[in-house]
Amino acid sequence: MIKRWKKKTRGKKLISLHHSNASVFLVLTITGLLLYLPALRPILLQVRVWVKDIHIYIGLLSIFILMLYMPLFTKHFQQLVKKKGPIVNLLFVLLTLVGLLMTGVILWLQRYFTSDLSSLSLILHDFLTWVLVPYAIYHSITRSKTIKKAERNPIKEPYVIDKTNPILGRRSFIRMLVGTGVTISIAPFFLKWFMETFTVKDLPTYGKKIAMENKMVPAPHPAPESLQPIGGGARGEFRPYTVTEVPTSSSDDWNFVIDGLVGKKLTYNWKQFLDIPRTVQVSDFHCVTGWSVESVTWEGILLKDFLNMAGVNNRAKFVKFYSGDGVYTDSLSLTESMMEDVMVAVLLDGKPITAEYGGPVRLVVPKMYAYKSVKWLNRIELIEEDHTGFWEQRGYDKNAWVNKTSM
Ligand code: HEM
Ligand SMILES: Nc1nc2c(c(=O)[nH]1)N[C@H]1C(S)=C(S)[C@@H](COP(=O)(O)O)O[C@H]1N2
Ligand SMILES: [Mo]
Repeated sequence: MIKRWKKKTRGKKLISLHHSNASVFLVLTITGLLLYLPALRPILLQVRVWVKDIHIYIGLLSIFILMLYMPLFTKHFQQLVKKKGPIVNLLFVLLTLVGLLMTGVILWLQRYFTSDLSSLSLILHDFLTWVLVPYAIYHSITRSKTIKKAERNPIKEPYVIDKTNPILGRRSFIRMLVGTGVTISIAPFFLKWFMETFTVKDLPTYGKKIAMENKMVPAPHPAPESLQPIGGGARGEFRPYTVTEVPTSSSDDWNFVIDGLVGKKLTYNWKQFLDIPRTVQVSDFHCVTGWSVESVTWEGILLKDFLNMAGVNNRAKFVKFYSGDGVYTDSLSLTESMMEDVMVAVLLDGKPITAEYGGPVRLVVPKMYAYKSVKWLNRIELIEEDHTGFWEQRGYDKNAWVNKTSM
């Protein structure tokens, strides 16, 4: 009798932990998906950083819950071994979860890890989500059915782990495996549908190819070091991010301005712009969400050369950057602007930068997170007081240095 009672409370404890885990998992999945589809939803722009903070906060909470589960887990595990229960099932869920939590922590603290590690973590974090979410959906559907069945038949105790119990029995395990297989094979189609259905139609990135491309004639002529990208070219993939539609430009009406607290305001049309001497650099590109692209060969005009050409008024303390999208801005201090690798880029690995990636002209600030690297750059203004950029107004750190040590 006592043994039976003990079994039952342990079962109940497991069930209640299971339920809190499930709801935490749901919140993480929802906030995670919102983060994954971010630039798509203009409403979400305002709250993206909150969603991120909630995701991390709940993520840390889930680690705590999982640690609470550990003593119970060992018992549960031993019990399953004894009863020849579905161990593979349990291990699969647990390992996937631990993987998600570990990669999540690395993403959270990415500044303290190498960019390779955080890039890899983001890929794994995505992958494990796509493995675990379909599984969890399938699991919760079958589980609620079996629990209902068990409720209809109250003689059997639903929560005691037993080979004959329909919840954790071998047959349901096989069914679960089959179901997981089916769900995983369906997932890509579901995802494609999901992306197409819920993508805001006027944002052509993500999934949909943009119909329009820039019409800039003549095309910029790449320097030899660009044409054979130094180091062979970029390694990794850019994820095209935009908070607006992708603006396209034509050399007919495109121009570039540097004004504000300058000695002389400079205005260029495309042809004049192409006459400015360019340099070539190889640098890494880091987005604050965790992905990086390494050894990108950029060709363009150093920002410091621009500033020297225009002449800096001694009241000028900051440099503000404007995007042709009419919305996005950011800034650097004058000292930061003088760094050797801050570039107004025109070519990426020897090719004109496409509209999607910020062409015809984008800023590149390799030592800082890429929200500083304003796309469709068309105006540089020298100012006295600092300006808070688009993402910084919405919660991203004013300190965008990739390495905390270079603060
Ligand atoms: C069941 C657990 C989890 C799921 C299903 C999940 C899901 C996701 C998804 C889908 C993304 C978007 C990835 C992308 O943009 O490609 C994401 C991002 C992220 N996750 Fe998780 N996650 C989980 C747990 C955690 C934990 C425990 C942490 C840390 C404590 C964490 C931290 C992060 C961070 C820092 C990001 C990047 C946010 C950004 O876009 O800036 N996640 N997660
Ligand atoms: N105009 C504009 N510039 C922008 C952004 C944007 O949304 N609009 N996103 C920034 C962010 S957060 C990143 S990570 C990079 C992404 O560059 P990519 O789209 O070429 O990958 O552009 C940066 N510059
Ligand atoms: Mo970014």
